[in-house]
Amino acid sequence: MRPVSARDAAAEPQDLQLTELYKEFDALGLIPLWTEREDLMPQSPQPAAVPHHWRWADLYATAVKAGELVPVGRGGERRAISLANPGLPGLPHATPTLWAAIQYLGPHEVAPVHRHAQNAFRFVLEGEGVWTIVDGDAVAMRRGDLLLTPGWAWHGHHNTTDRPMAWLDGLDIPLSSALNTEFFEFGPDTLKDRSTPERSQAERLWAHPGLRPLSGLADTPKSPLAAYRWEHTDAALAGQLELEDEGHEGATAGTGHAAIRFSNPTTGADALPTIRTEMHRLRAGATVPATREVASSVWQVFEGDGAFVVNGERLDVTHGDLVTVPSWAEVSLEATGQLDLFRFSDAPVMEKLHFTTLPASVAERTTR
Ligand code: 1HN
Repeated sequence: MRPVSARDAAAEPQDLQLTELYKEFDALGLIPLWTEREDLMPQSPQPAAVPHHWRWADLYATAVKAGELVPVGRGGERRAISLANPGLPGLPHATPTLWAAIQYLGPHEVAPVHRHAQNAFRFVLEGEGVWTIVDGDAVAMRRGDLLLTPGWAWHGHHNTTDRPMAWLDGLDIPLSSALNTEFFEFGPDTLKDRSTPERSQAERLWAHPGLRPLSGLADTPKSPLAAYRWEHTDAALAGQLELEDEGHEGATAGTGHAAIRFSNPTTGADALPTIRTEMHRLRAGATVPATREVASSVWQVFEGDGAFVVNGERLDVTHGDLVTVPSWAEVSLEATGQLDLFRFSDAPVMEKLHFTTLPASVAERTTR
């Protein structure tokens, strides 16, 4: 046996033959495992992405300036400003798999029609008056709504009002880039359909709890429901807390924390195949104890004030603020007043790939 490890030898290749061997590896496009092993296979995830807090006040102010200086139209397609994780320099990525941005559409502006393989959603923090036309279906965007644009659906947006509107866009662009699954196509240069129905065709077919149209009995991997309205989300969260008040603690386990997942009504699975979307409501003073998971997440405060504690760092958040939580970061929540939080993550990808189950020995080592 050699007295030094292979890695030590690799770090200081003292003899000439070894130096020559390393040059040869390099010239042949080879890298020996013993110099890389600890980076390739750390004991637990070591994400480059970091926990980060973006304040809505800053995002909105820069979006307003972009609205004054940058036109929206064919080519650039969208006035969307990405949240660039400081741990992933030079990339417009919130996490290694997720893209998040604030999009701003001025009075009567139009974002042209296109489609892409990447899945997308919009979550509306405030405002109304924009319609997004998804595969020919005009979908109103209003406060608290989640709107879906599944991969390869045509979509364009138009603002019918004299006021600007801004919202959160989430996409699986970084995942799609890593897997080289990107496809993109321009639609017509002008958005012909300027209709403004209260309810989309998708909602008229699908937004009736527990009721499935007989024309829609085949399951589809992408949700046919284009809009999840705040009225329903709010009622679902309120219902869980009301039950808790009445002593039925099943839904919340008596924690003062109600939560729902937006789901595909044909399968019950996540609304988008690659992105989990959820809404959480914490009662004033409620806390969510520290957890960690391999999925990476982006949170947005919909209403209220509180704090995220991520890897021991306290982030005080308010209306509209966004927080990234990388893989395996320990996160706990505290609500000051009632706190409503929107969250999206790559959890469906992790589950489909079976990357979520930890070996028991690791679970023990990391449980506190
Ligand atoms: C996109 O199509 C939208 O349709 C938003 O609103 C953000 C970011 C990158 C590529 C395409 C949208 C996007 C995007």
